[in-house]
Amino acid sequence: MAGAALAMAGWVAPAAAHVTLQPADAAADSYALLTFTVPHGCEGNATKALRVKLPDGILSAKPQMKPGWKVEIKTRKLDAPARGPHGKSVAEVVDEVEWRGGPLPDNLYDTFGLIVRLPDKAGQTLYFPTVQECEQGVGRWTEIPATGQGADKLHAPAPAVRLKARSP
Ligand SMILES: [Cu+2]
Repeated sequence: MAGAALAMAGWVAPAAAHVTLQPADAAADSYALLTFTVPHGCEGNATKALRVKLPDGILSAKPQMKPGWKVEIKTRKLDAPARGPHGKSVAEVVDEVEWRGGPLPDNLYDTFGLIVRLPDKAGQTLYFPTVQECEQGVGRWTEIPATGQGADKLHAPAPAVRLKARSP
């Protein structure tokens, strides 16, 4: 019954239940709420940190505040200022976001949100290499498929979002 209810609600179990990103696709050149789902720990060990590397082209990013987790935001300077949302000039962008705390036991799941401004690159897929630190062990969801290769062929695929054309 629960499976059917989830299916009806349009929730599809992430392939192999690794750290994944929803939605799978989002409109280019727009704001989006990206949700990273952590469905398990490392070989049964609880998760104590999640570190997400942001791809090029994201000119603004805001991570979710999560009770019990400390958020650290690392930035990097752009080689040349870019024209950001509302025509603002952007010289520094978020490079990496880390949530540390919990811990999140292996028998529970949790989600970590990130509001971003997606670049005007319809048709491209953006990858967010993610490191899951556990009380023992680490999960490196950082593999990016080669051109023409399916992400389902990878052992530890990086969470990704496909950019689609913005509807007029
Ligand atoms: Cu998994």
